Amino acid sequence: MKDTIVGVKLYTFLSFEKDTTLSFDTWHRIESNYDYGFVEVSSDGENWNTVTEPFTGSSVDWNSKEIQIPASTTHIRFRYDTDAYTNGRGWYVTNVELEGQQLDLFSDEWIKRDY
Ligand SMILES: [Ca+2]
Repeated sequence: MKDTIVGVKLYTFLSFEKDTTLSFDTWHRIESNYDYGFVEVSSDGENWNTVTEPFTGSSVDWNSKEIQIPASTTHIRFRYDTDAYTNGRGWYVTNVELEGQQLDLFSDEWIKRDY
């Protein structure tokens, strides 16, 4: 199994009645095709689905992203998956908004496992 660090998680909202747009600014410089940033959603906090192509390699610049979040979603998280070897500067995410409403990100923990 791959060594993994599970990163920033965002547990923010209640259910909403229709698909909703998540927007955020992102920048990353991480090991290409070994380290990844994922945006994931859940409707129970246990089972997660990826809602965008994983981020890997270098973004070069900051980019703005918009992602459709399904109506049943109760949790969103940004998960950085890396290993014990080559690491870049990392993954940065800011200005996270849901339908234009700024969200407070909190990181409840960094979970380090499989070392
Ligand atoms: Ca790596």
